Amino acid sequence: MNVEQLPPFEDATTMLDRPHELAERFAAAGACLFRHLLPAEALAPLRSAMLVLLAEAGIVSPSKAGEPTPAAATSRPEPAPLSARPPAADPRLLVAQPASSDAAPLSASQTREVDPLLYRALFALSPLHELLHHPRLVGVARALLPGEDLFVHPRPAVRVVPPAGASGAAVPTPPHQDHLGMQGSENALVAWLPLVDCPLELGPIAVAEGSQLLGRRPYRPLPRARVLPCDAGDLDSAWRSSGLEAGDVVVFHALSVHRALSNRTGCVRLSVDLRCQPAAEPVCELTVRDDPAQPWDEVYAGLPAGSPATAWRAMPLRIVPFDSSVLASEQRSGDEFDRRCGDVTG
Ligand SMILES: O=C(O)CCC(=O)C(=O)O
Repeated sequence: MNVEQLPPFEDATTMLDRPHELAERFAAAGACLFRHLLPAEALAPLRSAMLVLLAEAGIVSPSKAGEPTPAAATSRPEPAPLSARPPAADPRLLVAQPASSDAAPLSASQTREVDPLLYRALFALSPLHELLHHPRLVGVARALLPGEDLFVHPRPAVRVVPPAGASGAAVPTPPHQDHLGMQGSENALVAWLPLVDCPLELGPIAVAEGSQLLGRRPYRPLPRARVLPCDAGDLDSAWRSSGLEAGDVVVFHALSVHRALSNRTGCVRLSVDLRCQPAAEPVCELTVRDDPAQPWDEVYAGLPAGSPATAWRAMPLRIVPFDSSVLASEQRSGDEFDRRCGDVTG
């Protein structure tokens, strides 16, 4: 399979006016693309704030941090080029000094593991938590989960993905199912959205259509991996991906097998994945627990009182413990199995 030449997602935007058709389409495919769902001004505050932090860390060019203000942000954002200055700040981000290139080598696309301090700062950005509740995102979730009260997971993920060729860069996110690590409701939805235009060469998300119908898959545990790579050997013809623009959103089922394509540019990819589910269904404790390393009060300190981002703290949720027996029962190993999980070793 050449993952860089996949059939595109079907654009389901117009189906938002035809909820039955949309529901049928989503039930079959387990993934839908919504083009131009979010206006530029919905993304600009988060993108700008991220670029400031990334420039401070020496990851992107400081000039990129001077983004237009949200009100003035009318043009489409570009990917952020890697910094031309010597990478500074936290040495954990770096595996080698660039000899003569202007690319700052990064050690991984998995910011949370590689640089907890930077991830902590990114995660505490108020615009991130405000974005989760954007009416257009909530509208899509309501269309896909009709009749349900919604619980938007308060723990989105922020991705800062360097070029795959950068020295020490991690391989693209391998095929996996979010449900295995996320647990809780089996009807959770995931939304993946780039904060910059994300053509195929910048490594957008790819989803194996229909894979959610086949249930949980055996996976391969990898030390320190952020996701649990699963057996995708039967899914070669099911993969879909599309070049995306900032404002486009791919929504998929928590059991849909998905992966990222390789970032073949000289730029970092900035994206967010966020999740929601029917409020009445179980919520895994990991989704809501107060992390002592980053308490909710700290995360929400910059938000105005009454922000929709904090409303979940008063919701009567059915919180369930993480069930490690599920992981134990789906775990496999062996060379042949590893091969079917995809190339996750680079
Ligand atoms: O943005 C990516 O690289 C993929 C993220 C993803 O699929 C995940 O973390 O579950």
